[in-house]
Amino acid sequence: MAADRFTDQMQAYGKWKSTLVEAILKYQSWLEQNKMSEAEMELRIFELLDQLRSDSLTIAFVAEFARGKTELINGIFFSEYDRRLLPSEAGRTTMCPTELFYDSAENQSYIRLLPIETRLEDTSISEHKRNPINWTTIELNTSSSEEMAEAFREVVRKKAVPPEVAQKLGLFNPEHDQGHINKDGTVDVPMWRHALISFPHPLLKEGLSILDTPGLNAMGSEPELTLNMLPNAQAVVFVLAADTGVTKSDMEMWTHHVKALNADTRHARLVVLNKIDTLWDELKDESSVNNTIQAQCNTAAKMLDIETKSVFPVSAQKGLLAKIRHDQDLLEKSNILSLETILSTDILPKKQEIVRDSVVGEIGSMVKQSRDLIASRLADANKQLKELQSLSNKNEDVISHLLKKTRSEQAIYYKSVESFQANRKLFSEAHTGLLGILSLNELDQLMSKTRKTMADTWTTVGLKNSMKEFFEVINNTIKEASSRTDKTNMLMQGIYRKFNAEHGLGDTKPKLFTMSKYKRHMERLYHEADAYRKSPVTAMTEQSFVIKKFFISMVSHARNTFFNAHQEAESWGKAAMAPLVSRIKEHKDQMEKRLESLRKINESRDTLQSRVAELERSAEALNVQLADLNMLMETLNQPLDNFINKEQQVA
Ligand SMILES: Nc1nc2c(ncn2[C@@H]2O[C@H](COP(=O)(O)OP(=O)(O)OP(=O)(O)O)[C@@H](O)[C@H]2O)c(=O)[nH]1
Ligand SMILES: [Mg+2]
Repeated sequence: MAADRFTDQMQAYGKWKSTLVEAILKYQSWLEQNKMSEAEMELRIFELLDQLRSDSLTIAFVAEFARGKTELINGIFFSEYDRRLLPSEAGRTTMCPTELFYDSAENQSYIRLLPIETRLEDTSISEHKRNPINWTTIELNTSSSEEMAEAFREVVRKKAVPPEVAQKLGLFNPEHDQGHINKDGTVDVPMWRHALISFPHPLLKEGLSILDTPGLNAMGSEPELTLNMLPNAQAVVFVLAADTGVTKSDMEMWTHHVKALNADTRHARLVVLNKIDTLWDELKDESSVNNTIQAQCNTAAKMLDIETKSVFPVSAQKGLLAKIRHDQDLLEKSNILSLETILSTDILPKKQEIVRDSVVGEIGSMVKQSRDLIASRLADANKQLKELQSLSNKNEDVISHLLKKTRSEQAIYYKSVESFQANRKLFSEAHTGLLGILSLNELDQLMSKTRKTMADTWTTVGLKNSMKEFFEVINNTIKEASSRTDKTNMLMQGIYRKFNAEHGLGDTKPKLFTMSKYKRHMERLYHEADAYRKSPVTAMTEQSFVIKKFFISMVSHARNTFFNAHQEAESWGKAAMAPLVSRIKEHKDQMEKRLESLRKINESRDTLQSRVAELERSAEALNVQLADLNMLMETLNQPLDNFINKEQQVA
């Protein structure tokens, strides 16, 4: 049934990943057995395994309050609890960003809550995540859905504090929020700043992670949400409601936090028009109801400046109800299944592509390198075999002539290696230059200067200026790094071309380095800063520490980006010449072996037979190794569909 498709796809994805892990482990032991393992390679394999095991697919739900984000999550993912699992009510419900996932490192299901007071410190949520001590932990009893739903109510708790305290927390502005003061003079603030919920739901166990967020104000006031969590999600679902239409605050949320996310084609952005059941009217015929729904989708699409077909009309509430009651007609009418189909046919394949590109791409090229090496050993063994077989009835002169010829070949080879070494040095100089530009030394100085200026500035204009200066320097650095990258890449390609012309490389291509990912990241940061500066929330809280916090965390994000770029450039440069170096070593060994056996044969003809037998044995072993690697390659390249088909055959 279509309702299970997302679950099926998620399971298939999980299986695909475990097959990859198995294949990588096999390769690891193959390397060890054949004594081809090197420290750097081992480390990389270890990292890739880790990346695969901790891989998750994050879907974030973003919207103004009461649009039905939480209800949608209940309806799509958690209907089998036969109740509304996460609290969803009229008015503001979800009070803090809530992540639902499965933490395999812990035996116990839990809710971890970060107290709102931590907003006063400079520590970011991701830093807090590394340290469970600051969180309040509630154990979850997953055997009872009533108890679970009850425990989840803790996440939406509020507390009353004096307005000054709320203001300090950046959650109250005396100029604009007077209307929010309770009768007793207090102000309600969320009890928690962030919630982490881990339990062994089948989808979560497969690596799905769901991010539920509260309405507009919380989005603006928790910079990490917009700077880090949303851009890192594979899909962001933006929810509108049919009963309210597209309001001003919906538009603000869309423009400032969601619209820009589509810049990256690897990420999906879905727009949902929820609560279509409010347009159902039993006095109207079905087609006129459908027309009304369609008209709302058209209006929404126009306002958001997207295609009409990208707006999904659904009823989360009726979808959840239909699933609980097993009411097929209502389920159909709620249209929630078509949303699930999009999640499985669009988002999951995109995610798989990312993992395929990074993990499979890298392991694949390692396996390919090993395979090329084995293939060249095999070709060499066969060549020698032929040579020796043809010598069996030749006289000594022929052998000593061959010996001489091989020696002079060796000398020519050594000469060409010298020129390779000189080029390698040039490459290494260019690489060092690139690393210098990406180095954090200068950037750190700039950053501490920017931070300081920002901390001392109390006006938006002042902040704007230091932000502008900061981004100017960053942009220049990125430009310079890009042009150095181009040069270094060209140098490397030249070296590979020359090597290929002189010694043959098969289809081994150099891996190029690119700054584009980091460039894009910086552009997005800039866009976020810009949007944030222009947002009315910022204007309201101009004097507050919130805006500062935002910019300061933006600076540390920029630093992180440079740090990552530097790291990637560094390991890229280190590995860039490795295939050529190992070819040279291999070739050198082979030549020496060949000379050695010719020398022995020259001394005694008896050696010839035993050498031929030895070569035959080694060619046989190489053939087996080659077959192993080919099989591994096939496993690595299996499409996701294979796993889905198998599943259905079993079912
Ligand atoms: N009629 C109708 N009501 C819905 C639908 N989806 C959600 N609701 C109701 O709308 C109200 C708000 O839903 P929530 O899921 O809490 O909305 P939210 O977007 O999570 O809101 P916050 O957590 O406050 O940000 C609740 O009373 C839901 O029952 C729907 O499809 N149709
Ligand atoms: Mg909610």
